[in-house]
Amino acid sequence: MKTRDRLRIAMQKSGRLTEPALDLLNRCGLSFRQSRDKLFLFGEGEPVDLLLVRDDDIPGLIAQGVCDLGIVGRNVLNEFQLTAPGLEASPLSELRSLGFGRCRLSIAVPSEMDYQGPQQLQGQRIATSYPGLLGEWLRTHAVNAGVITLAGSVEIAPKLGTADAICDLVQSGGTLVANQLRETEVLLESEAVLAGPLTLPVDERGDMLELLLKRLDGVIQVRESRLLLLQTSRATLEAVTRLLPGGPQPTLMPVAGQPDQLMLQALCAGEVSWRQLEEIKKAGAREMFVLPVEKMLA
Ligand code: PRT
Ligand code: ZN
Repeated sequence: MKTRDRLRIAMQKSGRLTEPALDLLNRCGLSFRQSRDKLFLFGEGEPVDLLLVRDDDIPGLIAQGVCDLGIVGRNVLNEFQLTAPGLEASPLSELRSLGFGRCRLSIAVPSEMDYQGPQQLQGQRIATSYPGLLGEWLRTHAVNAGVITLAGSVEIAPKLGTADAICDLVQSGGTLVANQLRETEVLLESEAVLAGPLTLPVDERGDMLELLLKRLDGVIQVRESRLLLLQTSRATLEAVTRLLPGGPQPTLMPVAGQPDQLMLQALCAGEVSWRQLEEIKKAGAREMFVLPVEKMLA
C-alpha cells in the first residue's frame, strides 16, 4: 500500500460514539473541513483526517492499514480480535480508554428464572451479537451452550422463543426490564477506546500520533479533574484534609477577618460525589464548591 504522510482516524459515522468522539478530537486541537460525502473529513491545521464509518468496520480498517487509529467500543474491538480471520498479520491494541460510551456486555435470563450460576446455562440457547466474547466466556466457565448469532434485536429473542437467554450490551438496564429479563453475568466492562496497530508507524505519522496521544492524555486528565473549594477552621483542618479525594496537596489560604478560618483549594483526580461532600462537611467544612477544570498547565 502507498504510504501516507497524514494520520487517518476511523470513527463512527452516526451513533452513540459520534458526538463525544468528535468533541474529544476538537479538544485535542483537531478540526475538520466538512466534505460533501461526509465519509472523509479533511483535517485543517494538523495533518490528521477522519474516516466516518460503521463502528463494526473500524477494527478491520486499522488491521488492513486503511486507517492508523480508530475510536470504537472495547466490545467491538475485542470481538474483532476474537473472530476476525487472519488477524495474526496485524494485531490491534487498545492505546487509551476514553471514558465515554460506557456499558457492559452481560448475560441476561428471563426474570422469573431462578439463576444460580453459569452451570445453569448448560444446554441453553443464548442469543447474541457477540459470539466471540460469549464463546470465550462459555469456554472459561466450561459451559456447553448453543450460541445464536443475531445482528440486532437480541433482547426479544427469549420472548419469541428463539433463545433461552441473551448476551447483549447493557447501560441503564431499562431495555432488559422492558423485556422481562434480568442481568446475571457481566462478561466485559466496555467504553470507547482509541485502537491502533500493535506496532506504531515510525515516520511522520508516528510523530503526529505521539503528539496526539500526549494531547489526549492532557484532555482526559483535565476532563476528569475537579477543583474543590471549601472553608474550614484550623481545628477541623486535619479531619477535613484526611477525607479529600486523591490529588496533589491542597493549597491553604487565610480568610480575611477570621484568623481561625482557612480557605482550602484541592485538585481532585475524578468526580466528587454528594456522599463525599457530605462526609467532608460532617468533618467540619462549609461553603463547599466543586468546579470543573477547563484547562491545566502544570
Ligand atoms: O451504525 P453502527 O453500526 O455504527 O452503530 P451501532 O448501532 O452498531 O452502534 P451504537 O451507536 O448503538 O453503539 C455504539 C457503541 O456504543 C457500542 O458498540 C458500545 O460500545 C456503546 N454503547 C454504550 C452502547 C450502549 N451504551 C447501549 N446501551 N451500545 C448499545 N447499547 C444498546 C444495547 O445494545 C441495548 O439494546 O442499548 C440497549 C441497552 O441500553 P439500556 O440503557 O436500556 O441498558
Ligand atoms: Zn455497529
